[in-house]
This record gives sequence, C-alpha cells and structure tokens, in this order.
Amino acid sequence: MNNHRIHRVAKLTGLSKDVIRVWERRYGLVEPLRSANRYREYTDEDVALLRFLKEELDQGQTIGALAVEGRNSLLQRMRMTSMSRQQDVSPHHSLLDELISRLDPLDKSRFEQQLNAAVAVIPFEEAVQRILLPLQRRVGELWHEGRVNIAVEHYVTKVIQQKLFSVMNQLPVNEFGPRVLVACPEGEFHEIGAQAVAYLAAARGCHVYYLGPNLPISDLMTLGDSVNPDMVLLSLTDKKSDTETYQLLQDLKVLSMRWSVGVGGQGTGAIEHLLRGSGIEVLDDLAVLNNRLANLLSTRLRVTHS
Ligand code: B12
Repeated sequence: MNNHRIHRVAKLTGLSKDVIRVWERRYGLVEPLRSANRYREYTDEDVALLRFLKEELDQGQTIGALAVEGRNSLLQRMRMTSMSRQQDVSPHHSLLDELISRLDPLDKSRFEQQLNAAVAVIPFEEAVQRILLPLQRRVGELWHEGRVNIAVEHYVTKVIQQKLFSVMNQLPVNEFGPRVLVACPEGEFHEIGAQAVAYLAAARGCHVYYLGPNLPISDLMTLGDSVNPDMVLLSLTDKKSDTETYQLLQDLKVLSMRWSVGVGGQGTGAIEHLLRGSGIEVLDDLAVLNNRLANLLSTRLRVTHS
C-alpha cells in the first residue's frame, strides 16, 4: 500500500487540490493522515474513491448526494462497479511485458516501483483482474517453460500474495457477515485463485477464514464444526487421477451434507459433470462468485433483520 501527497492525488484523479481539500472539510469522505511534517497523506483506497467520485460527478451525480451516501457505501459501490466493468477488461499487456522484462536479470527496485505505481492508480479489484492475476499466470507459465528461475517465480508470487493480503487485512472484519471458509484441498498448491476468492469475499463483507493450499478435508471439517460457515469455497486447479477424483467427490459430498459448498478454478471443468445434482455449486469464475456472494449477503441480512 502506498501513501500519496495531494499534488500526486490531484494528478491521479483529475481533481484540483482545492476541490480535494474542500471535500475533505465539508464532507469528510476522505480523511487523509498527516505526515510528520503535516503533509496530507492519502492511501491507495482514498485515491481510488476520489477517482470514483469524479466519474460519478461526470455522469451527473452531485457531491452532496454522494456525501449523504457515506464512505462505506460508496466504497462498496465502487468495488461492485469495478467488478462489473471488469468483465470485459483485458490484462494490461504492455505493463506486464515491462514487468516481465525486469525479471531477467532481476531488477527488484524497478519491478516493485512499476508494479506499485500501476496498482495504486486503479481500483484494487481492477488491479487484481488486469495486473496481479495475469502477472501470476505469465510468470508461472515462464517457469513452466523453463524460462524463469523458480526463485524468481517464488519472489513474484510472494509480492502478489503480499499485495492481496495487505489490502485484505485493511478491510474491516465484518463479524456479522456470512462466514466463509476458503481453501485449496489436499494436494492443491496453486494458491492465488483461492486468495483472490478470499479477497473478493472479504471485500463484499463476508467474514472470511482463509486457510490456504493443501488442506486435508478432515481438518477443514474440524474447523468447520467450530466456525459453522455459511459457505465453504474450494479452489481446484490440478487434473486428478480417477482415484483422486473419486476421493475428492467423496470429500465434497461429506462437506456438503453440513454446509453449502462451492467449487471453482480450472480443475473443476474435469469433474463438473460428476457434480451435477449433488448440491455442490460449480462457480465458473469471479463474476459468478460475485453474484453468489451478493445472494449470501442478502440472505444473511434478511436473517439478521427477522
Ligand atoms: C502460477 C502457476 C504455478 C506456480 C504456482 C504459484 C502458487 N503458489 O500458486 C508454480 C510455478 C509454483 C507452479 C507449480 C506447479 N504447477 Co503450475 N501453473 C501455474 C499457472 C501458470 C497459473 C496458475 C495460476 O496461479 N493462475 C492465476 C489464477 C488466479 O488463475 P486461475 O487458477 O485460472 O484461477 C482463476 C479462476 O479459475 C478462478 N478460480 C480459481 N479458484 C477458484 C475458486 C472459486 C470458488 C471460484 C469461484 C473461482 C476460482 O478465479 C481465478 C481468477 O479468474 C498455470 C497455467 C495457467 N496458465 O493457468 C500452471 C498449472 C496450473 N500448473 C500445473 C502444474 C502441473 C504444476 C506443477 C505440478 C508442475 C510440476 N511438475 O512441478 C507444480 C505444482 C505446484 C506445487 N506443488 O507447488 C498445470 C496443472 C495441470 C493439471 N491439469 O493438473 C498447469 C495448468 C500448467 C500446465 N499447462 O500444465 N505453477
């Protein structure tokens, strides 16, 4: 996460410094911290929100009406809007090419500067879809082709994971939101899909337990018994042998007798037909997950209010 001074925020958002200061005084939608020498310091989220406000104004909204809506609701709407826009947002190819060119030989400073700067200026969910996940795919593919050292691949993977976690950790924990467990079952080590799912669920207001890769279902069940989740989301990447597939199906069935279970990831294609009629939901992608989460949240809201 970066902090930005007001002149940079003005540049990044297209708003004048005066307007940014007046909005702070009158509406409090963005309340920057102060550095030791009293300069205003804005977070990436502040910048993304100001850009969103500017877009809303360009479409005829008034700042008064937006202020009444309040920061949290605006942030929520910003994330939703960015998610629905992203359905046809393609990877940021030229940036990805440049980032990849910093990996051999590894130029850590330039790589991180460039990545941080690019991620800072667009809503984080857009950055996830256009930059972070495609970067993970590109660097993973390079390793698979033997064109990048595994140490470099691990370095890039860790940078991506840190970004997802640091933004996720800054989201308020919604104690009363639907409880969602996210993991990759035993033998599954490709983790970024699951992390993206965890981030998305937390950003939508779920109470997320992120359990990472290679988790035996029996241990997931034990934790589930104490958490009693509203949904268990599993990420499947690898193709499995017949025996492994059989075992996985058994495990999923046991899980689904207790809780709602959703599976996604590139490994689901091979077993989708076997899941038909089982009650286990196959969630094709993050847009489908987004709708499922909206549904989960509204059910939870109805339960809390009744
Ligand atoms: C990055 C990568 C790696 C990294 C993993 C880094 C990490 N810690 O996660 C490294 C280099 C370590 C790696 C290693 C291996 N990999 Co690899 N790897 C990839 C690669 C290039 C990208 C996968 C990825 O992370 N994509 C980014 C994520 C975000 O995208 P995604 O997985 O498609 O997920 C999206 C959706 O599917 C969805 N989604 C995912 N999960 C879920 C869950 C839910 C609930 C929902 C709703 C949605 C959802 O959301 C995501 C965003 O759109 C793929 C090839 C490819 N282009 O996909 C191969 C691939 C997955 N790897 C593969 C293999 C075989 C391996 C190895 C076994 C190779 C080996 N011989 O050692 C090892 C095993 C891993 C291990 N033991 O550590 C194979 C799997 C093939 C198969 N059919 O089983 C692939 C397909 C490559 C290939 N073409 O052969 N790999």
